[in-house]
Amino acid sequence: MKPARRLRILLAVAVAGSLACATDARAVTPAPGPPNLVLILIDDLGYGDLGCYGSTWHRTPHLDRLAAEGLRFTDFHSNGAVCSPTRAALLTGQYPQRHRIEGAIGFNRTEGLPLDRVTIAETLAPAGYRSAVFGKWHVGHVTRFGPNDQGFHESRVANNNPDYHSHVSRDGNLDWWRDQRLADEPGYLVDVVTRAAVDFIRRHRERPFFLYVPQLAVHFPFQGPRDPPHRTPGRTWEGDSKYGPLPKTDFPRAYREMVEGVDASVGAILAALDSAGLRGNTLVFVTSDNGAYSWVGSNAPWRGQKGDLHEGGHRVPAIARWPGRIAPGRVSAATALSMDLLPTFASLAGVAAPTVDGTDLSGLLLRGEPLPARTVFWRTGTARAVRRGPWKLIAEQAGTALFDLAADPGESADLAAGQPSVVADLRRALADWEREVGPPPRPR
Ligand SMILES: [Ca+2]
Repeated sequence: MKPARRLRILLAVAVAGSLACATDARAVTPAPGPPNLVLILIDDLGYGDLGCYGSTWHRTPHLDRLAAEGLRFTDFHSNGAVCSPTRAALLTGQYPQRHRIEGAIGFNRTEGLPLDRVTIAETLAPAGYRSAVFGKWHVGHVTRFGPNDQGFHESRVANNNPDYHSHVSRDGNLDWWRDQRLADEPGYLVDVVTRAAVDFIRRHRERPFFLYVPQLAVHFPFQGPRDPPHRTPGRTWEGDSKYGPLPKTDFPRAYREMVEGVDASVGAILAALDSAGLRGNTLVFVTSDNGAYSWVGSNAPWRGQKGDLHEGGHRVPAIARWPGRIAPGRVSAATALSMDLLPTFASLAGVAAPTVDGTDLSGLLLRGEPLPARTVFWRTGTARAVRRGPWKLIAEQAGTALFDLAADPGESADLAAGQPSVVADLRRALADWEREVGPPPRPR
């Protein structure tokens, strides 16, 4: 293409982009002061589970609209391939390995995110933020590692993934807690969470807030809103029954109802922001804590599933919307992770972040600035992964594999044998990182 023609096209694109921004900015007048921050974390939602990420099976109009009104990431990653490590990273901005949280925390009361770690809620407090969490906590039992002791002013949470109707956990105990005290309340848990979030928004029109909504869905047990309760208190519900009361042939239908239930919840939260007049001064960020089980959800087009270090285990949907500040309809291929949210939120709120491993995404979100190049890491059990640009190294007991995600997004061709210097560089980076964060916890 001739330079003059390319320049004309670039100018046309720039003008169109600025007009789109101007139109959006006129439609919404951001209120002064720091923005409200709404973080919706969907549990076990796969990359290919939403309409705006290619699903033709699930109907997700509210999340699709959120993406159309904001920025959608295509290379966003959970820090863990299962629940707890991602949540620890998201809350602290640090690799979960620094907190010794690398697997899903079980039903004991001894493991958890130490209370001396600085969370998003604690980071935002000096700017006058009120913080609440409604949903699934899962970084330690609330009686010992609870949200109210980590800076949240209000909480209604489960420790783990109880029955959506009876609220009985796999260990046979009721698992719904308000401000760290057992306090069951009736309802399908997706709706219980939504009601609490909407009520919180209505009560906080006048001051900035951080609303963390870690939805329990779409994690098992697979139960739609009209499916029966399953568990009763007093016995354990491990084994096959952990997936719920339905025959396996019903899982896709129930899973679809759960995805669509979470989408409706997002719609209700957006509507509550609109009716409270907070649309223009609120960043809404939606993501997932790990990939889907591919036998019920979709990680398409990536290889692998929840628990894996292949992309399907940790490349997840991520959408950011802030009308008037984030230009609508953008798609970003920048590599970003759960641990980036704390420094991003701190920057937007105008407060100092604690020491973090994450990167502030605010320049990318608000002005389209590129992120600095970086090397990032995952570790779960004996498996490790390193990512630098297009290169991805997976080191497991079975051996080491190298993939070029730009040429081979499906991680099908191991290039390790032909790229010894890349392998050596990434192995060295991994060894340095492991020296810094410490060795993996001993298996229990
Ligand atoms: Ca999860």
